[in-house]
Amino acid sequence: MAKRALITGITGQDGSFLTELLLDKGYEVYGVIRRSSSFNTDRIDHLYQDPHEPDTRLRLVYGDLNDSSSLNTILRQIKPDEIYNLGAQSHVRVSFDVPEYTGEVTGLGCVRLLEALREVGIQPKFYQASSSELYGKVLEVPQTENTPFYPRSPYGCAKAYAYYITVNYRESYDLFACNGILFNHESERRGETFVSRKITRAATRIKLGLQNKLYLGNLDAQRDWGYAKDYVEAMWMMMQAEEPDDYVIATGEAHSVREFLDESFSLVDLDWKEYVEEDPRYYRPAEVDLLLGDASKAKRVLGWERKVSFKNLVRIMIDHDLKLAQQELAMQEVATSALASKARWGAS
Ligand code: NAP
Ligand code: F7E
Repeated sequence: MAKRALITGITGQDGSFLTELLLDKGYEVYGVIRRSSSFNTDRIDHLYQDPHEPDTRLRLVYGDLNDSSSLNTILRQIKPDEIYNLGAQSHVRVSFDVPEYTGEVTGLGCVRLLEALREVGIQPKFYQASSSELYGKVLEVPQTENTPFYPRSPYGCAKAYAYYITVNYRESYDLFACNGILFNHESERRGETFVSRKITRAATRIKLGLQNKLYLGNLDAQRDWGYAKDYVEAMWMMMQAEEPDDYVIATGEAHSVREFLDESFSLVDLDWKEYVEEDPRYYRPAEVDLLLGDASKAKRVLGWERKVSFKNLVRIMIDHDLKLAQQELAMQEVATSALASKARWGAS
């Protein structure tokens, strides 16, 4: 019988790549989605292309990490073998604006899910999407599973709670529960308000004349950026290991926002210094200056290694966003010529 996986955050970047991976491996995948006034499933729509013949191994259910009763009902009905808790208010800057809400979803959401499985009386494997933001104002370089935490944002603090409660449930209830401490990972599906995608969207739109300027915050911050597709594979590998444990997943290379700009704009033959302006609106009340991970435990125990380099990551994102910008331009041209012919007919 096919294994059943439940994913919270299925509509997000990682949720969509993980769904593809698990369907490829023969799983039945259940995804928790939130009711929204506009469509929010565009990252997984390709898995549902023919509405008359959707992949019946992928099913979406309404629920919310802030609503225990929905989580209880979902677990009772589905009884998954593996749960991947990827749902979160995941934007660090925004977490300073909505700290309490971020604590609810990103922190307490995890314990709601863990309690729901105890109440329903099932023992699925459990993956918690932990983050390098736990290290914040880093106490050691590079960061390993043994580096102490020093979170620097409401998001980081919420993730610290979720990390520890996952460890606590593993130790208290003999649950197969893992924390993947993932460093930044990006892709062509990354949300457009994260710095990597903001840059690749802007570089390609500026190239085609669709945008003039790019406003950014701190250009000196350094991050360990990997490719999201590689990282969801690590999540699955942790869940197949003999013993549940916590793992750092990272590339072992740090690059600054400036280097991300250099790499992106040079791929479209532009000099970013002509277009980028620093805007204090994007500064954070407390910044994380440098993140650099050491994933040797994941390599040794799981055999995990990243496949996509920094340069290739940026290239994948630029190639994708260039096509997107070309489509945008074509649509603008169609709209302009429709308006022009309307004006001609109107004048006669
Ligand atoms: P993302 O694109 O922002 O996706 C977040 C997902 O969480 C979306 O599907 C969102 O649904 C869902 N969500 C938000 N609030 C929810 C709620 N109240 N109940 C249920 N679902 C809710 O994030 P991502 O980049 O894929 O990251 C996946 C997870 O890994 C997150 O927990 C993130 O914090 C963590 N993480 C990410 C990185 C990274 O670099 N990407 C690194 C370390 C850890 P809607 O579509 O409806 O908004
Ligand atoms: O910022 C700087 C910003 O928002 C990266 C999330 O997935 O990874 C992500 O969090 C750096 C920061 O990612 C802009 O100040 C400059 O130093 O892309 P970001 P993040 O904060 O590292 C971790 C691992 C997660 O867990 C999170 O969920 O870039 N920066 N100018 C900017 N950042 C943004 N967003 N926008 C700017 O204009």
